[in-house]
Amino acid sequence: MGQPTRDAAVPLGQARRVVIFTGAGMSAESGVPTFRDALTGLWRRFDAQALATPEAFRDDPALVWGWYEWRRGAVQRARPNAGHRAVAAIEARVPGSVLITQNVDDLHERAGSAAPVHLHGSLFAPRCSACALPAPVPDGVADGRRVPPPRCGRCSGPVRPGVVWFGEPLPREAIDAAVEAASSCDLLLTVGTSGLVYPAAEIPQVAARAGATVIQVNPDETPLDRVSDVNLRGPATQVLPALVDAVWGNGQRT
Ligand code: BV8
Ligand code: ZN
Repeated sequence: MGQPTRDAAVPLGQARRVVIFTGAGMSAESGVPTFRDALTGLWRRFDAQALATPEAFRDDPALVWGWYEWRRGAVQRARPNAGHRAVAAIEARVPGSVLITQNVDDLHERAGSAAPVHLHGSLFAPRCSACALPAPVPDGVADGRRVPPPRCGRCSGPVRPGVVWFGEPLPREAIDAAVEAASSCDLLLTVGTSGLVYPAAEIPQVAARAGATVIQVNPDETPLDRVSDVNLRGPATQVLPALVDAVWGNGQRT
């Protein structure tokens, strides 16, 4: 076990209230492209940040709905990875832990995390763009083309993805729960996020300002390096299981 893992294992083993904060890098090794990855297929000439907006949906609902349906299909074909399972293992061993994710996939849930706080919504919670009535998740998945959005059963408005677009406020209860958890934790573990998107990127800084130990897991440097006490440079599927093993053993040891 390397020194950084030891430097992270000691505070994690002592922490009573742990926040785990994850970004798209958490799902990268499950084959789910991150926002940094260039878009492919029909959307290759678009920038994700331009498509993930209310304006893009208003201007071309079929293009945007088709993109989210294609992403939902990719997530349904993907499987949780060892990093997701290590996060669930930490939650199981630290009763006072809270998982906060920026991801809109359901891989944390499928790995056993009971109630992640989804700061940016979910691919599995579509709703009417006009009256906000929840809409059913379509069965079958799109194959990468334009798909006209379904119509609301109540007002026949176009159904939209249940995600937070750029320029939209985060769900009040999600951001309040995240700030509350980060303000009162002993340790925050940030995994697989570039720390570029606000206000989500504030969460590790809230924990650092409150005196918590901040541990970062990311193969690359990010703006969160400067608020992290320990930087574990590597992919989540290797670093997180090694960290769990360093603190609690991997179950093989008595
Ligand atoms: C709001 C859902 C106001 C949609 C997402 C100028 C300056 C500062 C801020 C702004 C600005 N101009 C505009 C803003 C605000 C804007 C913002 O922050 N823009 C940024 C780009 C500058 N924010 C907003 O608009 C937010 N809303 O501010 O509203 C408001 C208030 C009241 C009333 C009205 C309005 C809303 C932001 C939410 C956007 N929605 N997702 C969808 O998914 O389609 S954000 C989306 O991008 C993700 O959720 C994630 O949060 C973010 C970043 O995506 P990625 O880069 O892919 O992922 P990540 O950052 O996690 O990076 C991948 C990382 O993983 C990398 O570091 C990589 O090294 C690492 N990695 C790779 N492989 C691995 C790995 N790590 C571990 N293991 C590996 N194997
Ligand atoms: Zn409606």
